[in-house]
Amino acid sequence: MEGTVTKSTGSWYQVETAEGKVWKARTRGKLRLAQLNTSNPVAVGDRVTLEIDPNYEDTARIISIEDRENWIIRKANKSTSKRQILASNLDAAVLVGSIVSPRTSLGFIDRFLVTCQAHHIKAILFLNKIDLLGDSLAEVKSQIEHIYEHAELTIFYGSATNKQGLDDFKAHTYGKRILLAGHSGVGKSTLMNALYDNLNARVGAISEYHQKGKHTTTFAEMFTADEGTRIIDTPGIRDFGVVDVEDHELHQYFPEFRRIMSECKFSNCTHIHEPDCAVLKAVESGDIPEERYYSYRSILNDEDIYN
Ligand SMILES: Nc1nc2c(ncn2[C@@H]2O[C@H](COP(=O)(O)OP(=O)(O)OP(=O)(O)O)[C@@H](O)[C@H]2O)c(=O)[nH]1
Ligand SMILES: [Mg+2]
Ligand SMILES: [Zn+2]
Repeated sequence: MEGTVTKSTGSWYQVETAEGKVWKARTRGKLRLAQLNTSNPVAVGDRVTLEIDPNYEDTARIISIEDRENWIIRKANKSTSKRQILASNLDAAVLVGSIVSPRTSLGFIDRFLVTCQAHHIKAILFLNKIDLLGDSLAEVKSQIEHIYEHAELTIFYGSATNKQGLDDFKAHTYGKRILLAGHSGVGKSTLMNALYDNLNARVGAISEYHQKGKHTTTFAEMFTADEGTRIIDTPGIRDFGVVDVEDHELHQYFPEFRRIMSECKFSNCTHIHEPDCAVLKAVESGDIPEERYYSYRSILNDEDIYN
């Protein structure tokens, strides 16, 4: 029996079959060993093979995982070796961000983007809570547009509580399987509920998310928004550490760099100190935004502090 993982708690999973039957499932011991180094051997979005557990009703065992088409993976910080797969087999990954309460940094966005690039996943930014920006909205927009002009990122601006900017985003993601990721309290669950009124994810109270470590959504879960549209809501994350990207590969995942780096004098240019570096020249002339270059260096140096 085959199915798709729709919820992951770390110790047990929810798996839905093509006919729509939902199973509660656990992994077999062997499977754990097969996927070294991730805190979750099975991720939401995984296609798995199940074996019915004769001892309990509606309970099954996951006996194998189909190869993933793609996935979003991160680590919490540089001192941990623990990696976490947020979700797999995606059509697009949406970073939900906000400028204030809480602030999403450019460094966080750029790490997410590198991961999407490395795994060939379409990246979308939904900048939520624009109702809190007042007169500064126009300035914020023009800055963001400038920084990400050539970064292969599709950007939407909106407010989940005021139901602003939702139509375009909804049309863009219709019929797709998307992940919503971002810091705790940016409004991922609120956005999902605002887009589709048949969904009912738990949303945090205003006061809750300011408290450290307070997450309203505690498990990744895939919701069926309508025929074919699936939304994976995830718990808020503080950091987005890039994993499985070698230093010498990193420049490929910055589209602005990729376009011109063959013009660097040295084919193994790191774009840090080399003479006749096309990337450094582009940063100097303003063709590559310095914020993007800063993130490149920061990821290369394995820094946890974001701009
Ligand atoms: N002003 C404003 N508040 C919003 C908006 N969207 C969500 N909120 C509020 O932000 C708070 C957090 O919303 P949630 O949807 O629980 O945030 P989340 O990203 O799902 O958080 P976690 O589940 O902890 O990761 C709630 O009080 C929402 O009402 C918005 O567009 N504008
Ligand atoms: Mg939530
Ligand atoms: Zn260079």
